[in-house]
Amino acid sequence: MSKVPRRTWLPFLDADIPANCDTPAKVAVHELALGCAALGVSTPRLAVAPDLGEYYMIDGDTIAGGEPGVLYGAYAYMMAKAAGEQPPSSLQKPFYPLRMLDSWDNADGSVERGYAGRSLWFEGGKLCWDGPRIRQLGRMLASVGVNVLCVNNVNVREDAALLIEDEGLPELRKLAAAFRPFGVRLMVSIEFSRPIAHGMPTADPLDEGVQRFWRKRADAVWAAIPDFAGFLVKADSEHRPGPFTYGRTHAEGANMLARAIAPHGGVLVWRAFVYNCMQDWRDTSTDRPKAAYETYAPLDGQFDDNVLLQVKNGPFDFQVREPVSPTLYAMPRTRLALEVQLAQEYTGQQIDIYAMPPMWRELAEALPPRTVSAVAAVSNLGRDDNYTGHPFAAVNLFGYGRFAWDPHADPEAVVRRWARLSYHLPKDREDALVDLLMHSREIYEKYTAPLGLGWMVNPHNHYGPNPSGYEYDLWGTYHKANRDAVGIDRTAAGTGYLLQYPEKLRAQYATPEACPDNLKLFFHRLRYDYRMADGRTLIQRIYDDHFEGCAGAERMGETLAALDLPEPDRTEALERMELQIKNAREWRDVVNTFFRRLSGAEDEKGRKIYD
Ligand code: GCV
Repeated sequence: MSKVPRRTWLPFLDADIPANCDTPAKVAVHELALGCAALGVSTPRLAVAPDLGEYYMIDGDTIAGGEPGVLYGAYAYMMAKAAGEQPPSSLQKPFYPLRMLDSWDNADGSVERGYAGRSLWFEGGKLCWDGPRIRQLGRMLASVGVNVLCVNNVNVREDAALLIEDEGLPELRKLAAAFRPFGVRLMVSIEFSRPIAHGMPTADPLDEGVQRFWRKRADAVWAAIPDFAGFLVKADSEHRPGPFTYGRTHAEGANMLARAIAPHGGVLVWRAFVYNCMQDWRDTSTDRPKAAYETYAPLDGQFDDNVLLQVKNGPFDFQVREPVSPTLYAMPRTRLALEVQLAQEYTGQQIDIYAMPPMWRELAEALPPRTVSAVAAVSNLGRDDNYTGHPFAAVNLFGYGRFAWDPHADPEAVVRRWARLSYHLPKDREDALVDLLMHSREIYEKYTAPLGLGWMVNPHNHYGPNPSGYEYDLWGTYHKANRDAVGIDRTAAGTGYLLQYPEKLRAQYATPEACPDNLKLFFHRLRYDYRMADGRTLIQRIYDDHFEGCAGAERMGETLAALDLPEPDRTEALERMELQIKNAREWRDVVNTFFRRLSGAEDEKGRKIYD
């Protein structure tokens, strides 16, 4: 028998949703009856107006909207009441029509870069799941408006490829039915070379047999699941197959698939994560952050209308801090989706606390309005009781949904809303929790990778410090620290990466003086005796940041201990905090020792740095 699932930020919804609630409106009626009784507030009536789709409006005791709009409205009403705030009164519309969650779940039940246990819907090569847990997840996703779920890893392995084939479709159809009442449509990652597994001689996108193969597959998928959202593709990236094998462009590859699914209204999401992952570290003519722009900017205007080019937020790969990817500014005639990562691959692995809403706000401010038309987030979910490993990692799923609905929402208000719904702490403790979360990224950045220095992580698992771990490797991720200087010159005089930005943005990074401190070593190579604007030398700043970051983690530990969180969250969070502090001390000592050994520079404050 399944256990009662954890309720995360919806503790007032403490019963399962009956299986006969098979539409968003029926779920809304059930949820309002359950939640309003638990909260002791009046139950609004629903007015379903199909034309309104995802939109909703809360007017006194009526929630009007389409489907799933009324469900979104029901959750918005109850969450506002639970937080002691007023429900929104104007017509509510999502900013991004597609608000996607990309799971990197494998059919064997493992999760690539997963830090919250095994997959919630795969085991032993097949889809299989626990009904109440999936309904609770559906409820969580609908409560923040996520409307597409990609079921499997972009690195498609054998059994996952069967999802869209005759063997896999009946189970996929059942999973689609499980999520449908929550307004969540499914998507699947596909393997570009799949025709070859079916005995065809090629997967060339211009081959008519290949085109027929994909049309037939698409017909079968949409016959089984008429509201299926589309396919996601990682091609020619990290050894995945793709159109380059056949001398074709990524527009040709994407459009071939897009045309197969267009008659069904499907969207083809094509990832722009292409770079040379076999680089020789001696090769200075290649600079990895330039890769996506070089591949895709020349193709602007060549993608079909139902292609979404999905671009990671930065030009590298979800480091603690990166500038916004220049590809996002370079393709005005292409539908772009922004990809962020909730899974904390480089940001603490759901052991260290790292709340992302402030970071997404920075992104929203950096991107001109309507530059991107959809968002996707790599999921941080798994089979752990609390869904996200660290109970506080749930703030990132909650915050992502809010960001996708309204990218300009105040991140502190979002974090506070999550904290209040989840814990109902006395005001001073709620303030302390919100403050801890709001500063968590800054602290993590300081003890791991300040000043734009990425990639000093342990290779492969990406947790913990290893300053030279990726220095002589194949992945194009070098900082080139020597006894005098560190960082890469990416200006016109260096690798030229800076030139990929529109002219008016270049100025803000062009000189070390203009460049913000937090990206200085991303854009510039600087001597350790370089004077920062605050008068400190670069080397002193490196030492200070690591000491301050570690002290910040230790203070977070004290704050957390005093919060009096309810169990089991308290124990889970405190256990992880011990590991976080250990991690922060390791980062401080390893990175400071690394730079002191290289530079010979002493810490002006005489703190302990190892020989
Ligand atoms: C799914 C990085 C990660 C990989 C991931 C890849 C991607 O390289 O380490 O695990 O693969 O990004 O985004 O495709």
